[in-house]
Amino acid sequence: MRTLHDNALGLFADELTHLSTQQQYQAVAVTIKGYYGKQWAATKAQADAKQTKQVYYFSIEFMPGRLMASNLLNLGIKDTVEAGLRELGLDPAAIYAAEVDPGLGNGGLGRLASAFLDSMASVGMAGNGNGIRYQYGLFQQRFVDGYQVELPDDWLREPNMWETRKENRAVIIKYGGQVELRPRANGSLQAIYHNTDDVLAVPYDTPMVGYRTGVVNTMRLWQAESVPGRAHNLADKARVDAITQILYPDDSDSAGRELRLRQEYFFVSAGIQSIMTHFKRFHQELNLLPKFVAIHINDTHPAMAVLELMRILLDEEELDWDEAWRLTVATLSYTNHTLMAEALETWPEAMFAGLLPRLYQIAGEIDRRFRARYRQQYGDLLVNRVAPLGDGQLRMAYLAVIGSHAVNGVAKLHSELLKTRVLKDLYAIFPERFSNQTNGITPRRWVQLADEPLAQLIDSKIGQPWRRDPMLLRRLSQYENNDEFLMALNAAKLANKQRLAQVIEHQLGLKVNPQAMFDVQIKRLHAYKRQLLHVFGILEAYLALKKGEKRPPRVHVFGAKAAPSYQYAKAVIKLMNAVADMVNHDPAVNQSLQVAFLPNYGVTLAEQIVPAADISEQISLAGTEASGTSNMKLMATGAITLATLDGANIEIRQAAGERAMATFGLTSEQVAFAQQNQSYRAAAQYEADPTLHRIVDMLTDGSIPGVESEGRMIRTELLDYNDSYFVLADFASYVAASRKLDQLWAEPKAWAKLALANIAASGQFSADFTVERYGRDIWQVLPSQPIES
Ligand code: 26Y
Repeated sequence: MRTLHDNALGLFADELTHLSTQQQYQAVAVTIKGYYGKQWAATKAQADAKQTKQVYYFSIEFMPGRLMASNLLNLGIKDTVEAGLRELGLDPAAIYAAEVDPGLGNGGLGRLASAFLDSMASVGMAGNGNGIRYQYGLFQQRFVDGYQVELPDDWLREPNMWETRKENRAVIIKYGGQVELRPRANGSLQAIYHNTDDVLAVPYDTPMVGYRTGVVNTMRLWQAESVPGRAHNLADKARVDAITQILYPDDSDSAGRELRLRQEYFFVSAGIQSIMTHFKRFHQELNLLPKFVAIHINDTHPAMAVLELMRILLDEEELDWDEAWRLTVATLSYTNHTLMAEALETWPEAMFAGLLPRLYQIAGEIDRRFRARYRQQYGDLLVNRVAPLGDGQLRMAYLAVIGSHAVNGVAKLHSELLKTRVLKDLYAIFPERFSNQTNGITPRRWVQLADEPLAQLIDSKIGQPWRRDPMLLRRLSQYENNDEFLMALNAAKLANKQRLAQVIEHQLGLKVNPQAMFDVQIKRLHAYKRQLLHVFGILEAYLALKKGEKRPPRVHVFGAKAAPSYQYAKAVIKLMNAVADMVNHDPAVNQSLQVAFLPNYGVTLAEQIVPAADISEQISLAGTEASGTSNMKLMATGAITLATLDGANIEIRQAAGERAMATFGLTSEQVAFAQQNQSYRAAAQYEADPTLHRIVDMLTDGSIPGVESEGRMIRTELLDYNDSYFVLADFASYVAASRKLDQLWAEPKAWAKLALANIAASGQFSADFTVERYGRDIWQVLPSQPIES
């Protein structure tokens, strides 16, 4: 720990023990950088020397979570360093907690991107992240009087210890202006730009340390700055800074704003420019591009990569159209993350043409050629429906499919529904491009780091090899009838619940019973995810307890942020808090029923909640949730899933066994049928079921204090707008499935046996396997051997 002392002195001119915890954290971080610095350089040097194919994962969101403990774990020095810190009288947990959690994303898609970077490094793939260094991440959520209040997330207030500014790799991004096309001697056209608005993109690189591979990959995030030396007044500077100032806090609903368009072009153009510069250092022949480079488009936000790569190949590399197009399609691939048509991004042609005139010309030419090529065979109607330009819009999902050689969904059901619904017409034209790549999670963060009691129990039975190969968790099945093991599993869970109970008490001032069943729903607040159904379940239990029924004690734990402009979601948040208040303060029920809605859900809070869950609520309307990933994290730590047959829930059930999951609700076919035939009548459900009737009435009759207008809004959605997400239709079967879990809870060993079935089956959902499948099916890259350093 000599270097740690030196770093403390060097950074703060003081002894380690005199520093604040934040300063100690910084000194430890600098020390850790010393460990991986060499490996980071060696990874780059080896990739250049061997000319390994590079994957570039373009994503407008990344949610890496805190990195200190994870870097230590992956470097294989966590235990040693922690022991050293303790010897010095320092508390490792407190030091880890001094790190800010970069919330550079909204939810599932951003977290998936970060899991992929961790996994690529951990299987030895050359994978790079490309995104935006937002100055403010996703808002910090507070509750005031039960309402969501959003505060700015000033995450860079303390220095970010992991990033390295690479000023020498900055590139220029051009917006607006006019394009002049001048014929060249060889007949091709030269694009000359006039009056563009230029912005400097400066990269900040963060290491992505592989799990004991010696591989350290890079996440590159770009920051917008004024171009040095060009006269700028303050207003200009503010306009430039705005580009990377804030993360759009919307998920799923298309945010059609010009600033967002600027952001998308910003990181796409910067990324592609820097890829081309690197590629050309080693290759003169552009036709080798797809052999050495794969660029992945994470949802439609980076889809203009199709246009930008074409622009560079045509205008700067002077390739002819056909060659440029062939290389573009061969280099790019695209993942879709949504089934909701309204969530597919489109840009008004006029806005796009004004901001990106050259890209708009290229889009027009792609559109023209697409129509000419496929009109005969598929007919005008079909081609009109899916050409890049239509209804005065540039349709990014269609552009992404047309400009990529591979397109995938994120769970089996989702990928099927893409082919049969959302992207049906393009599937007809390009069937060979479509595949499924079921999502994954990193068990290192969610089990090894977040759930030490479980990880140690597993070690004690099957040794440590599962930490590298989670498929080995299957070996735990041999203990399914071993009482001692099952009780130990319950004890590990209890320890996690005690820890979460402390968090809840600290945050909410609520003492919860750690012996109760912890029933968890953690995800963005969205109508389709149906937190409302969960609330109705709580009200059902409340009414039953009020009537004197006995129920095993349950603590309902929520984490959920609503997009600031999403009024319905905010109404549900208010309702959740009001129900929590009512239930928690009612002595007639609060021995058996408690509700803890923790504010500011994010990666760090998830690390506290996930290991403490007994029940994992995955209750979206079937056919709406593309995959889900909290379902995977929660199963991996032994929660039993209460679920609809949606997204990856179906694959989880298949892996863990039907008995190990409580399923309910309409199937996606039944939902589609009811929607097509307009046969669903929410009001009829309300009239037919007295309990449901009572619960819906509680929204507006004053039974739940403080929700007058919110209750009315929700009731209107349910009864006047016919309950778009079939909450009333699924209510009875939801309650029945939940009651079955009550029965199971009465037999701790039977419960533990099903928890074990989930843990033992969770290995297949490691993102390590997911990225290996992408590598094989889409990117044509193989995981490599460990780096020699
Ligand atoms: C257009 C813009 C406003 C927008 C911004 C963020 C659109 C979508 C998003 C984020 C979407 C997202 O997080 N989707 C989730 O992706 C996860 C990873 O694949 C899935 O598990 C999850 O089902 C899906 O909702």
